[in-house]
Amino acid sequence: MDPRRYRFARRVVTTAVSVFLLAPPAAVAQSYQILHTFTINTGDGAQPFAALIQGSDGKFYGTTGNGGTNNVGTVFKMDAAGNVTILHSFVTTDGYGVWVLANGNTWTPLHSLHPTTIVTADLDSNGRDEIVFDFPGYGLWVYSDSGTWRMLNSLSASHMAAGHLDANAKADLVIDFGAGIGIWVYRNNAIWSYLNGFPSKNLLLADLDGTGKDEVVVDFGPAYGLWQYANDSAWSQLNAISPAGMAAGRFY
Ligand SMILES: [Ca+2]
Ligand SMILES: [Ca+2]
Repeated sequence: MDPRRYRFARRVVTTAVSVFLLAPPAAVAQSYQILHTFTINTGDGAQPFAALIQGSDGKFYGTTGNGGTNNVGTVFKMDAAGNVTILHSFVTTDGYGVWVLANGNTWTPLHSLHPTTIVTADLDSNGRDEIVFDFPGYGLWVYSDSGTWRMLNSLSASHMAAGHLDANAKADLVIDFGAGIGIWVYRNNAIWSYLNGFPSKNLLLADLDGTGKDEVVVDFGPAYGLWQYANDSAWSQLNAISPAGMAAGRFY
């Protein structure tokens, strides 16, 4: 056996035992104290879901998924009393942005912002897809096959899918804008229409019955289950259970 590996193993065991011995007896009552409540404003972070790391300076370091100057998250440090200092407010241009892998061999940068959702659809039915992006803070944008950008809507989507609701060759988008606004259809690259007021947990488009028109399959969550809007005409329940995830394809 490699002696270096042996020393490493022994150290791990020793550390594990130390942690065990230092753990308080189970019977001791535990109490908690709120050190800091994050508020979603420009001076603070929000949604600190990741675990904290204690630095060699004794301070605790962490990240938030939201809040900060640009409302796209922060890096912060916190002292033992719960005083939080924001070290960095993320900007949407942090990182690498959107890239296209063209024809399997060429990487090209497309945009420096970070979209939360991307779908492709041939909105103008010329045989080449458009790309629809949801850029948080900037709304929905279409990158056309001719290389131009246009804003589709100033709002962001909670869920979005593309397909063909009707017999028109131009693709349709189904977009859930969330509670209070509901699910909308952007039809044939031209017309917005309201589809449903209940917020979705997930949605997709698939031609379940082979009519050539996609069904809109919507997971409305545990209270309502899984529904379809079939052939651009009627709603019916597919299952009372809300699935953890879903996808469509041709298996049979
Ligand atoms: Ca196109
Ligand atoms: Ca159908």
